Amino acid sequence: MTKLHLITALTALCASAAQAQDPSITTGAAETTIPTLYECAGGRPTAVGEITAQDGTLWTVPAETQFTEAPKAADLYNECNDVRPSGTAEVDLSAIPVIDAGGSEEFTAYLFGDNYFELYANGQLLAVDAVPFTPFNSSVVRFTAQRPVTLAVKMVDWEENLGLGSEKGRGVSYSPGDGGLTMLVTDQDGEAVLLSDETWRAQTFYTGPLTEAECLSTDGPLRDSSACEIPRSNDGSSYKAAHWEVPADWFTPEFDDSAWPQATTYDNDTVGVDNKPSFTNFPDLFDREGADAQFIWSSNLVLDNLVLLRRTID
Ligand SMILES: [Ca+2]
Ligand SMILES: [Ca+2]
Ligand SMILES: [Ca+2]
Ligand SMILES: [Ca+2]
Repeated sequence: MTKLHLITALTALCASAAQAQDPSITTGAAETTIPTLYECAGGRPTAVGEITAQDGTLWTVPAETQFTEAPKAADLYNECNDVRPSGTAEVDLSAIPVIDAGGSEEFTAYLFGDNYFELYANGQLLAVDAVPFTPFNSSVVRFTAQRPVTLAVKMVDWEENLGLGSEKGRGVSYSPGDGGLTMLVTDQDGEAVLLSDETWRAQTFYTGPLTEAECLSTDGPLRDSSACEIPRSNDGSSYKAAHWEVPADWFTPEFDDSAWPQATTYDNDTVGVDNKPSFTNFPDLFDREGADAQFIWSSNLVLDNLVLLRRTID
């Protein structure tokens, strides 16, 4: 290969690598494909849609999920199923089935997600959130696995205005909602072995609503929307959104997440959980003394709506 050929090849390689991080931009609302994914009295309408980007890519919003077919996580607290314990003492853990994810060490994961999670251990989908949008619920997943255990969580901040990352709220029709995940994993003795904190990796794959796409800074794996305004109005129909393709093997132990940013932590007040008994009834799990799981997300709690999170229990 000549020097010129080498430079040409390297330039093409760099361009494709950079392009791989370029967002795919959509404008306006998505078409509804599933009008009612889930229904619960008092919950927001829960739908799924599709939208084609300027580059021709077809995106599912708020995200592709396995809600319909996957096993649902057991309820810690779920109004939709009338499961409303006042505290952990009222939860019968022995009645919750243990999922075999290989190995014999037993773990219990407690999750409160805003709004929807899919939980993997060592590449196996264990369970999905029983309530995709609202009301806010919390879940418990018991499983066996062999260390190291790579946990991977798909988080979706669900939306009412499909493709526009927003919902009715704060007196307007297009109010961007926020996300967040608090998770504690204990061993068979109830001791904390892992909790949600800044040691996790977090990457966004859907960011919006945006008034313009130019505010996004996408340097390598960084997908930084901190310069973007957070629009709130009664007409968000022309807002834009940014999408990135989810790697097919993102949930496997082999996937290399070393380039993903570290998770950002948020406190309870920022996420706003003080009126949510599915969280506040369990301070010994979600705000445990000495093992206080934090809310984690990507760098933008409001605009990032599909966030993948990973962490390994050594
Ligand atoms: Ca939920
Ligand atoms: Ca959001
Ligand atoms: Ca939300
Ligand atoms: Ca906490």
